[in-house]
Amino acid sequence: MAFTLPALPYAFEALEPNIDATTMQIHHGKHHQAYIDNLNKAIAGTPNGGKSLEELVQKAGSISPAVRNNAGGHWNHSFFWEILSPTSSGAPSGKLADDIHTTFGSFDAFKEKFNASGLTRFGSGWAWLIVKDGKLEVSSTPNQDNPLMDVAEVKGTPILGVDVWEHAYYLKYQNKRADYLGAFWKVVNWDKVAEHYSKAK
Ligand code: MN3
Repeated sequence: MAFTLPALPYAFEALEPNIDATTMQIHHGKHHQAYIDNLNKAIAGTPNGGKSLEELVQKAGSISPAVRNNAGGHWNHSFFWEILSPTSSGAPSGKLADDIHTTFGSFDAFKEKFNASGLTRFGSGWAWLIVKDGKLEVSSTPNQDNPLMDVAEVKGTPILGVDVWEHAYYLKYQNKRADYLGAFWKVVNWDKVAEHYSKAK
């Protein structure tokens, strides 16, 4: 069974002005689709053809560079669309908010650490909030790697992530990755992040 592109849970323009419609269209319809097409090509007719996306991601490092890049790309983007929302509450609440406060000192201190993780990722990659051994931690990965992968430097279960590839922000923000990260916080779906958190715990 070939992998297919999941529909966005909102309209392309829904995240304006924080993330523009053209970027969303190209990012979802071209970039994400390309990871899926290349993943399908890489596994067609091989023993990996019947495996789940999660299984491919977890073993990515031992399968092939094509599967690592494209299963990672498919997983990461599917995850990313879901943790964005046009009706963000702006901040976490409940247990997640409490644990962010306990772990990082404050919500602002957490955001600063997460932004730094995205800003210092040289070239292309992702910044993550993960659950590792039951605890919250900020990390980042290069390219389309993610913390579920066997090759990840810091392994854990992602509950929030941001794409810091230039294709995620260049049309609107050009080289200003920090401005894009600032806007990202206005469109985080904290209900979805809390759902990931309770499952990961
Ligand atoms: Mn991307």
